[in-house]
This record gives sequence, C-alpha cells and structure tokens, in this order.
Amino acid sequence: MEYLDFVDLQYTPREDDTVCLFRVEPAGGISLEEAAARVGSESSVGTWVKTLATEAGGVGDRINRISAKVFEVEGNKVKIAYPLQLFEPGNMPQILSSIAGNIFGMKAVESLRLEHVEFPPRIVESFRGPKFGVEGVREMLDVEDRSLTASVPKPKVGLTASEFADVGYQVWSGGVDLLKDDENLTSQDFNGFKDRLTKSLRMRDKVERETGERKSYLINITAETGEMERRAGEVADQGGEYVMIDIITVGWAALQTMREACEDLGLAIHAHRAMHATFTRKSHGVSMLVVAEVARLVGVDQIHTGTVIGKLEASREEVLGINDFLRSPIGLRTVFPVASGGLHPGLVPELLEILGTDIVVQLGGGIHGHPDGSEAGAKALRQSIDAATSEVDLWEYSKDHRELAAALEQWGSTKPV
Ligand code: CAP
Ligand code: MG
Repeated sequence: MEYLDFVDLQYTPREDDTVCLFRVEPAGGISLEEAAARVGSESSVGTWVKTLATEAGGVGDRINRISAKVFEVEGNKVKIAYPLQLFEPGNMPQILSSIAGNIFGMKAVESLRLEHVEFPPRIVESFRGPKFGVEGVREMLDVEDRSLTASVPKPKVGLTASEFADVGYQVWSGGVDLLKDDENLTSQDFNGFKDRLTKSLRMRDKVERETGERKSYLINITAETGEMERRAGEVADQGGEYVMIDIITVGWAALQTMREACEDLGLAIHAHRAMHATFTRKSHGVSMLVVAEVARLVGVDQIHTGTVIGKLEASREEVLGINDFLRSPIGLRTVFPVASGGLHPGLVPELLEILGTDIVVQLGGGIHGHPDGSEAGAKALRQSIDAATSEVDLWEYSKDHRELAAALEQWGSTKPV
C-alpha cells in the first residue's frame, strides 16, 4: 500500500472502530495529507515501502481491510479510524503501541499530538473500569454534599513514619477526609511502607472514634509490580480502603495488574500522574485527556487533572474537558477529578467556581504552611469549602473562623471568577 492509500475522506467509521484525533504539524516539504497518511500507515499496518503482502488480492485485501483510515482532515486536525481487528481487546500497552507509538518519531512530522481517543464499546468492555467511581467513594467516606478534601504532608519526603502519622492525625482531626502520600514517598529507610501504614491507620481509627467522621489514607504503593501486589495485600490486611499509584512511572501494564489485584482486595485506586507533563504539555505528545481516557478504562477511581489556578500548568478548557469526560456516560463508572498543586484556602471559592464541587481538593503546602500548624490548616480548608458552598464571602466568613482568617492573612484570596 502506498501512503496515500491510507487516506479515504469518504470513509465513515464503523461502530467498532477506534477513532483518534491528532493534531499534525507536517515537516518541511511534506503536505498535511501526506503526513496524515504516514501517521495512519505507521500506526496500523504500513511502513515506508510497499511489500508484496499488501498487493491487491488475497492477503492484500485482508490487510487493507484492517488498515487505519484517515477520514477527516480539517486544518491541522486529523481524524483516523482504526478497525477493531488491529487491537487486542484488554491489552492497553498494545493499543498504545499502535496509536501512540512510532508515529511521534517520524521525520515526516514537525510535531504530532494525540488529542483524544474515542474507544468503541467492544474495547471499553474489555477493561475493568473504576471499581468505586465517584458514587462509591462518596459512599465509602459518607460525604455526599460537598467536595472531598485531601492533604499530603510536607516536606514531601523526610518525615519518619511516626512523624508522618502524627501529621495525619492533625489533618484528619482538622476535618480533612483523605491523608495522602506524596508521589515520591514509598518505602525509604527512614519511613518504611509497612511502618507508615500501621501507624497512619492507627491514627485514622483514633480520629474516626473521636470525630465520628469517616477518614481514609491514600498510601503510595508505587514500586515494581510484584512488590505493589504485596503492598496492596498489606493495605487490605490492615483495613485500608485505598492505594495510590503513580500511574505513568509504573506503566499501563502494571496498572492493569494492580486493577485486577484491587478488584479482589476491594481497594480503591488514587492515580497520581507524576511524569505526565513530559508529554502532555504543549504541541508534541499525548494530551492529558487521553491519559484520563486510558486511566478510566483501566480503572482508577480518582485522578489528578489540574487546578487552572494553582502552581502547575493546565488551561481552564483542558481541565474542564477532562473532568467532563471523567463524569460522562461511557458504560463505566465515573472517576473523581483531583484538584491539587499550589492551592490554599484563599483559592478555594475560585477553584470551586471554575471546577464545581464534585471534585477532591488536595492541599499540601496550603495546609502545612499554615501559621498555626497542620490541624489549623485543615480547619481553614474545611472553612473555606463551607464558605464557598454556603456562598458567603470568604473574608466575611473568616471573621468568626480564626483558622481561615490566619490563612487569608498569610496568602490572601482571589475573588471567584
Ligand atoms: C501538591 C503535590 C502534588 C501535585 C501533583 C506536589 O502539593 O503533592 O503532587 O499537585 O500535580 O507534590 O506538588 P502542594 P498534579 O499542594 O503543596 O502544591 O495535581 O497537577 O498532578
Ligand atoms: Mg506531590
């Protein structure tokens, strides 16, 4: 097949095709259609030269039937349909090696970005999807009427297991629902996994007794896959409800393995996306929307999707688009968007104004940098959420909530948009 054989602008995708939206910037001297054709070829059955097997007749007809079809080219936006037979349902690494593999290295493109993937029902149903989803998580924590809250102790790494658990006691006592490990805290010699798990869950139980509120702990099990399975087993044995996994650095195959393990163990998965920005920012790579689409199929319950107004880059349009997808009806449970990164109580009203309240609001420095300590910081977060939910001006509300007043004194606030 010649490259341009992969272009068929009359083609209408079949119900069981996977449709990918690419943004294609051709290299100098290459037309957009030629570049698009090469993307279609290299991501499905072709290469740089015709081979006998692709000659018309016999095998060639079969190969042609399963080849990718470039069916829409509008400006730099290119839509490509991939027949189901190209893929192994249930095998995410193989699917991504096709639609997000060699093509990014082709000299024929100056830049290339996979913006969005529409998976057909046959592919969607070959994956587990989320075990709990938003509804299941809200039920687990018995929180229906407000945003969920989480906090990650800071410094990120360096506290001993006992010191970490003590900070957990403070933030849980201050009203935060979820204590969270940082993405690079796993099992260092000064804070071993099992020791931190035991001591933190002991504090969780203590706070639940004292407050009557449900609390949980997002312990980071990120490691080699066999070790993650052992750690997840430990979490279940000790009565934890969640594991946290750095889904990009562990890889999609490992995440699939852990989704299977968590099904049997009854554990929810909190997905941290550290390393995503190596390929999701700017014009070359794979969008965070596609990361979210893939993560939902494999089956995470919560995933970081950005804040728009915090310390890490993400446009309003992008974050809203991802969060809308995570809640959309695709035959799988929904996924809780996590807003995190550079947030403090003074930003909460604007955050909720932009993203709505059906999110998890995570504060690390915005709690542990509070002038009166972590428990006061946690109280200030809950007070800011209460103020925003009851539509009372934050400064007004802070007049009889001293922890919030101290946070506003220190960091100020932004007016809701
Ligand atoms: C936030 C955080 C999270 C980032 C991840 C950090 O801490 O713990 O890992 O939010 O980024 O290490 O920066 P702060 P994203 O609350 O102190 O900023 O949520 O964009 O994936
Ligand atoms: Mg972190």
